[in-house]
Amino acid sequence: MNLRLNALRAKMAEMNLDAIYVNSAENHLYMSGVDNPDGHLVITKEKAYVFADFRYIEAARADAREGFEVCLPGKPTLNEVVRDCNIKNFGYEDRRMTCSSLAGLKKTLDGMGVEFCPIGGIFTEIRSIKTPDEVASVEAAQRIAEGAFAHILKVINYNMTETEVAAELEYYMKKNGSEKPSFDTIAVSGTASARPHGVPRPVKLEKGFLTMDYGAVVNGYHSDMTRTIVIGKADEEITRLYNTVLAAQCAAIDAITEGAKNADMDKIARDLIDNAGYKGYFGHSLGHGVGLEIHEQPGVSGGMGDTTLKAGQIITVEPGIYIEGKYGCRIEDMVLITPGGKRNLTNCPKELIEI
Ligand SMILES: [Mn+2]
Repeated sequence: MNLRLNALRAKMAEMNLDAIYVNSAENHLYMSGVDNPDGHLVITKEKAYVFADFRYIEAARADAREGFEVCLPGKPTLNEVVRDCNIKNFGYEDRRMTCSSLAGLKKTLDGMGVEFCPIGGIFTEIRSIKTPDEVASVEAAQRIAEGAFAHILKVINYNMTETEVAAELEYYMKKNGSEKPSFDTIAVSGTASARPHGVPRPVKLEKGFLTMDYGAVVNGYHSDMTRTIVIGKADEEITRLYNTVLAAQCAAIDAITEGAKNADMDKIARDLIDNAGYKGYFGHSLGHGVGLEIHEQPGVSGGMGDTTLKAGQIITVEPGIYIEGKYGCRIEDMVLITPGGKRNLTNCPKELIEI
């Protein structure tokens, strides 16, 4: 039995869909087990097809999950599948499909009486709840990222550039089993640390904060962590700012539990930062889900209404304070929501480190 197919077909029934056309790499991998950015799936009420061209067909045959039939494109043709499976309502990934791909699909099936329906957040909803093997992959990626942090603390010196710090982190992760970086590694120092998603520069590390935000990928699953250290000695203001971010992060993590409101988690961290005199300097949300993509459902922000945390979700907790022209600091852990509680998946020191 393929539980993912069952879950998807239950959603398809709710939306009255006869089939779904899957083109995004993440949903393709999630459903079929096949990592093929150029392939597509057709999942009907009864059948499920993996279409892979010559470059990927051998891997597809090896990796396809139970319930999937692996085919070369055209064998059968999409028209044959639509006719044989009597597909009248075809769902497509409106959030992940280009306009031209959709136009091409409509052209291919022109005259067959097929209606095309956007599926919206079907996959993101299913994927937000992780199975134990998915959690294990995220944790494996996180262990590699933690190794990279220990490594950078050993090799970092005043002559290194931000680019070199990023390269060192990524090289360590790749050498230790990461498929690729989770996203473009952030390593920003001095005034550039005030940019939450700053790009590493080919300049020597500047005094003050050095923020490193990065992650590894294992089995397609991403990790995400941020650590901010101090280049040189931390003065009183830097220490106070750092400890405020840390206190906000710890307070939010303490409050996280199954059934807690996402928006409340954001508020706990934000109030603490505001009340310490940094109102307006925490300009992004508290966190986000992590999985096959670096940013997934659920969001952890003030705009989440009455949405509550569910067991099986993995979220980041990453408050920060950023003062343009001066510096910024962020601390980020990943937390798994468990039945009645939570487990911090990040195992990495958070006390202020001076280099
Ligand atoms: Mn993050």
